[in-house]
Amino acid sequence: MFKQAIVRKPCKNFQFGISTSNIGKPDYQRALLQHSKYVEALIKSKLSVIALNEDDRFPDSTFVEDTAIVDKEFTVITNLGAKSRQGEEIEISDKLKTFYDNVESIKKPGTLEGGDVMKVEEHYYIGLSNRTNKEGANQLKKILKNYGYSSSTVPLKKVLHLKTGISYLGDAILCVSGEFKDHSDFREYNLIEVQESEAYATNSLRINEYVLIPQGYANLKKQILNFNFKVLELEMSEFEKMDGGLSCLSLRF
Ligand code: CIR
Repeated sequence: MFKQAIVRKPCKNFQFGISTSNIGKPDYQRALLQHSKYVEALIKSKLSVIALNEDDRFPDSTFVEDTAIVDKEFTVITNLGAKSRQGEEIEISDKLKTFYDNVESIKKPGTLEGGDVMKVEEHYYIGLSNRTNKEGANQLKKILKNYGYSSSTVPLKKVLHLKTGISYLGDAILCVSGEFKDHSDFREYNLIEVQESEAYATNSLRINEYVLIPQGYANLKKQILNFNFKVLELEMSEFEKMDGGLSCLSLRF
């Protein structure tokens, strides 16, 4: 059961963040509205939400998931792989210190972003990406081992982050698209295969009794409903333009 979430409103410079999507410039007002609906969904999922002030120095700072790994007994502050994002973690770290006694961190030359880290029950999968290097992954593996968790690395081929292409819904169910549809590491799970035209929705998000999914992905919605999950649909168009999905917008613990 998750109890808390940390979010950060998109800042005025949101449109200047990193993007490879080629689907246009985000509308700031619409992004703010979508963000506030996202916060409402977190509250409906029984989370108490801490909203940090927007930070104009960091266009991508609304994607707080990348700045930390949060578990029950510890948190790990990351060293972001994207240069323009380095420093986003400082304020998050200050906030997390008020919740955690055990605050670890990834250190140079290691880089790691939270979007590359997926926990499945007691095991962590760590994507090796353009943002997360081997050194960063090894540092995280050591930390996880100290807290009793196993972990393994997953080299990524195309996706930005591991959780762009795979997400864990609980109950041994994974949503998978693209390179993860037929991946030896994940064959033993129940797989919900997301069709290519709906790949963005792979980053759906289980929070307590709900699964949050982006609006407009009818096929995936049907498949998730077939597993008897309660679904909350959210408009995510402005975040999609900046390569961000549902999980990226919060830290949940
Ligand atoms: C970036 O490229 O860093 C942001 N524009 C998007 C980050 C998305 N975060 C995530 O997948 N965890």
